[in-house]
Amino acid sequence: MQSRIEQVSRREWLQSTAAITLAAAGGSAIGGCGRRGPVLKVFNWSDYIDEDAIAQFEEQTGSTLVYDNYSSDSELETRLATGAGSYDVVFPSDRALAALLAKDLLRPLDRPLLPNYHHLDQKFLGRPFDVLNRFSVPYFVGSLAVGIRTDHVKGPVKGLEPLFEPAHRGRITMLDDMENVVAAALAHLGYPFNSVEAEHLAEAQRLLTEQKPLVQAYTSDSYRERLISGEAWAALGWSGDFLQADKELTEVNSEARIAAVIPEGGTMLWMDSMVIPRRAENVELAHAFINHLLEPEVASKNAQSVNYATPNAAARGLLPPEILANESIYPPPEIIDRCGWLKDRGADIEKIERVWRMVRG
Ligand code: SPD
Repeated sequence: MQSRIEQVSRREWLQSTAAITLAAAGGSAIGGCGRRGPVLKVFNWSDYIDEDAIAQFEEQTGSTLVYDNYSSDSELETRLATGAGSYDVVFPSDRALAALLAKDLLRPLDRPLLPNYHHLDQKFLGRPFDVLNRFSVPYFVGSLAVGIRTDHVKGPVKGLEPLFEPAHRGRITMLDDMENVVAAALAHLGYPFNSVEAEHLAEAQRLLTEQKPLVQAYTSDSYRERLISGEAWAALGWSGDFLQADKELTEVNSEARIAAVIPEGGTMLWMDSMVIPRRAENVELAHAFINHLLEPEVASKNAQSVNYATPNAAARGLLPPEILANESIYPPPEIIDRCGWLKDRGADIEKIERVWRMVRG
């Protein structure tokens, strides 16, 4: 039997939620100069949402979104731990989510306020970092990939090799992300990417130290623009970002392309989730925003805009066949079988930190 909240239309529900929030705010418009209605503060990875989804939400709820970006899990963790920003909705990755929960920085979700939750595919629920999904709602799934400018990087690319190619000196960018970079080096050497074996890590350190003179920048966001401009030819980054960059590049240059290569030997998968920080000020509206992003039409458009895999089964059913057939977004089962998730290395994380310190200097 449906609960009352499931029987009301989404629009009615959003409007009532906004009205509740506005009333709670004293019935007056809050926020900065020129803003109207309740304010929702959202902190998300850069280039990670369809702007129409924001505009639609503001229009439907009469609210104003204050939307900030970050480019790494550690930036998000620091911001929430220090209390700077008091955000209402943030999007940690699996590893960061575990750390935020351990520090009690997140608020349990009120599931009845998320009537669209049932659209999620069961296989993305109950992940080890939040087994009952008491705190988190899956947003997107992606992989660590290599982005290449096909006009500069020649030959078939099967894995991470363009990132270690001396001929690409000064044209390579690596993520500014300790865990993923060390894991990528381990994988390139043929070791398990969660390994904390001293010998494996020593080799990974050697590889990354030798690579350093080839690296133009360690960056977790500007690699998109660097590839588009041609300043960089090969980058370690997040799969969908390369597809977005390719789309932008083809709009200005009909010859050049950027390909997102998912290493054939397997790569790290990750999942980013929507959560509400403990210190959120607008909890009702935060639920309304998460629920909006779970709406199949909205989630499907969002997935087409950012080029990551949606964990929303109903939204997936609305995707065009060419998106579903894109193996950089939905890798085939034989590649997925060789992929895995970064594990919590517990106290052994210090070993990874040491490698990173030695490499970055
Ligand atoms: N530009 C959006 C990228 C989102 C990447 N999330 C990756 C998390 C891996 N720890």
